[in-house]
Amino acid sequence: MNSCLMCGSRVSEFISFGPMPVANGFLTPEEFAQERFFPLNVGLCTTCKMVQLMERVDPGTLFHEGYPYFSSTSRSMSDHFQAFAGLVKVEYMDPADPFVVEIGSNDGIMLQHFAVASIRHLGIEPSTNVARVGMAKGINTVCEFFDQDLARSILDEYGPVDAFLGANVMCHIAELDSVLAGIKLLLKPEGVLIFEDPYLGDIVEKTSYDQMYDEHIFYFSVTSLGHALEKHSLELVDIMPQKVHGGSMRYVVAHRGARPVSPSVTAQCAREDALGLGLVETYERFSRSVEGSRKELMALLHDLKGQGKRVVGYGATSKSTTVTNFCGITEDLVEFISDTTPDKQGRYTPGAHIPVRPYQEFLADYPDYSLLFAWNHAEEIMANEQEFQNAGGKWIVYVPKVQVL
Ligand code: DWN
Ligand code: SAH
Repeated sequence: MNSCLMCGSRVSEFISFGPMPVANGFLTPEEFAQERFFPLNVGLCTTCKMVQLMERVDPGTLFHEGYPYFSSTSRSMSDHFQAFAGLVKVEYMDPADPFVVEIGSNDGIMLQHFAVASIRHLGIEPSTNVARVGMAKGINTVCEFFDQDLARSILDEYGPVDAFLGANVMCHIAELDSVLAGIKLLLKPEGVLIFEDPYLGDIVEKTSYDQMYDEHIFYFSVTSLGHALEKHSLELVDIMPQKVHGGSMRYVVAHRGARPVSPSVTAQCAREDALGLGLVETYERFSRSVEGSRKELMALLHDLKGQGKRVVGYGATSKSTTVTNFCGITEDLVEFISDTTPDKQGRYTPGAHIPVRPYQEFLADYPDYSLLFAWNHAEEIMANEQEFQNAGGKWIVYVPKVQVL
């Protein structure tokens, strides 16, 4: 029996993607033989409603000196974090002695806005290669995994925090209890934790099953997070839906009773009840939609191959590892995947071993179709690729449904 990471009750598995490689484990042919696979199964805790991975990969295998995701590769994400930082500066900093901490600060996409304003800040980023990019921008960074022990030493060295930030990182940490205990310790009496992650409601509604991979341990709802925070005398005081990463939720958390609770929190819990986010049947339906999506995508790719069309992937995302391995997409269907990240180029995708090539190769010889693995950046990418479209190029997307655009 699997016990819930948050409340210890039974977790009911609703989907199994089969054996999966490390989602960001881009590799060379010499490494193919040693590639390791892990079961990727997801379940719902019917008690506290937390959706979570059934088995997990050790964090050191995922986040290390060769982590290939650099946050600042997307223009729209840079704009998003500039606005996020702006809001925090205006609404949540104590002007007398401001101090902001961010976990998963990556290449400094958010904290750079505090650093340039000479606001006291600290990034916590265990992947040293991406952390170094942030440090070169003048961001004070600790290269460690955040937990309760690190919180104690931060408190001793720097004092308490006005705003503790996290984007796409809280859902990555199995020891969420230790993280929340550490944040509880660090926050000033009026301090806030503000974080955002892909939202479970969007994942279910859009069948975006590719958000499920080794790094994403939790798939939060407002309801399940509310339960997780209660144990630590923390409280959700506001929520703000975000368009990024296919639909995210930003959560504002404070010490219990310290700030008024926005009516949007209870309203969203009621919406989640109406959507059935706490019910096993909802996920059984989701699982059937995922199977349908796989069949449609594979039928389309085989059809295009039969017609002799060239298909190239766009964006070697972490999410694409789930899609290619679950669906069985290999180089015979998708010639290569174009990506702007130098650390991914020249390597092969995890498990499916599709070559990752520099973006210039996409530009130099447009394919007939481009399979948009970075569908969460569709607006930005499609605006940039007018020429591809003018040349007759077509997009294949699979979220929220398989479509040619
Ligand atoms: O949660 C996570 C999010 C924030 O980032 C992490 N666990 C890992 C990562 O997930 P992802 O790899 O699915 O993220 P993206 O942002 O969808 O990845 C986009 C990929 O596409 C990058 O490799 C960069 C590339 N790209 C490109 O080649 N051309 C992106 C854009 C916008 C482009 O124009
Ligand atoms: N915040 C960035 C990066 C998200 S990727 C963005 O939204 O684009 C997740 C990041 O969290 C990685 O850089 C990873 O190294 C970091 N991370 C993973 N576990 C962590 C932990 N326990 N403490 C701090 N950072 C962590």
